[in-house]
Amino acid sequence: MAKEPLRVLVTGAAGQIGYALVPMVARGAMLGPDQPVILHMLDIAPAAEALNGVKMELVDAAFPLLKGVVATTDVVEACTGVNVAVMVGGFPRKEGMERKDVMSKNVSIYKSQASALEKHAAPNCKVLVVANPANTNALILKEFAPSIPQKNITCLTRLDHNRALGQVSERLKVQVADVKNVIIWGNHSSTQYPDVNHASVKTSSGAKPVRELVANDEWLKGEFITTLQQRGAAIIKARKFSSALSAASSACDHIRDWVLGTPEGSWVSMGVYSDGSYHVPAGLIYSFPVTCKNEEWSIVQGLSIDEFSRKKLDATAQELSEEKSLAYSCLQ
Ligand code: NAX
Repeated sequence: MAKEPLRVLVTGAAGQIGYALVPMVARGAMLGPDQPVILHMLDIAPAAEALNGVKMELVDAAFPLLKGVVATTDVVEACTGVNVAVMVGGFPRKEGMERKDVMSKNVSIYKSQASALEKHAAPNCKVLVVANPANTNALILKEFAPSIPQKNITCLTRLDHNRALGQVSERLKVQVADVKNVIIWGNHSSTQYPDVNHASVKTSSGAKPVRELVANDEWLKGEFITTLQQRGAAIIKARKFSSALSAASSACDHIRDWVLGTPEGSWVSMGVYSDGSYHVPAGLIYSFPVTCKNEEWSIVQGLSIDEFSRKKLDATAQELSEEKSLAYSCLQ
């Protein structure tokens, strides 16, 4: 029997990532090739005409899995009955703006969208925040949607995770699908810590540690990390726009693995509510290695953390604590 359609909200749907993301959702890249979907697209009034254009294109593309499209500037209509919410809309940092001003705008957006989701989304709605500052926007959303289980509110660091897989595969000239178990720790920002200490590559003679195959700690502790931390800026420099297709594709990966599960023996990186694992302060949305089963993520436990890594995990936690304080100061 055909499955009932699931409702997927994409906020900021008239923007760049939105434009790349909605056709992927409509093709089944997020929830699977046999899962019909109804897309809910939200944007703000100045983007209403562009949003309507995206809706027209979705109709024109005649996606068999797409059972309906709601395109609206009304947050209540957008949130009503949604099973998955991908929060891409936000206030971008403009030249000359103070961090606090950008934070303040996003805090007020995420506070009001949290209330709308809490009141109108389907029970057990899964939330993925993409818009920056992604971890802290997700934290604000969690605070103002107390009846949504905290395990249902996450942020995107899968793009950074996928970028790390890509860099290892380029360096070793191996297939990206054969690389697994990199980790992104912490904030989706330039303090994130991409860690390959537990990563491996599938070879004809079994799995081999990435560290052993690369055999160049200087590169792994230096250029590899900075390349990933600065990758977003490098894309902006090259394209004059920020990452869009890779962000959209990674958002699909994030939800797909969360809902359908991670393969046995593999983990992925997700920004999730910290429970104090790995001595990361509880109460931050922090990127950890997770496995997913039965639509729930669990932080991978028991990985060894060397001294170099410890410092990096702490530095990105420190930045997140500061962001949290700044966000709370905007609420007063
Ligand atoms: P765009 O500026 O192209 O699109 C943003 C859209 O959001 C616009 O259409 C805007 O009208 C809409 N919007 C603004 N306020 C809104 C509100 N209150 N409700 C609904 N919609 C609203 O940006 P784009 O390149 O699509 O990037 C979107 C966000 O993703 C940015 O915050 C960006 O920094 C962030 N990113 C996060 C990444 C991650 O890995 N977590 C990577 C890519 C990207 O940088």
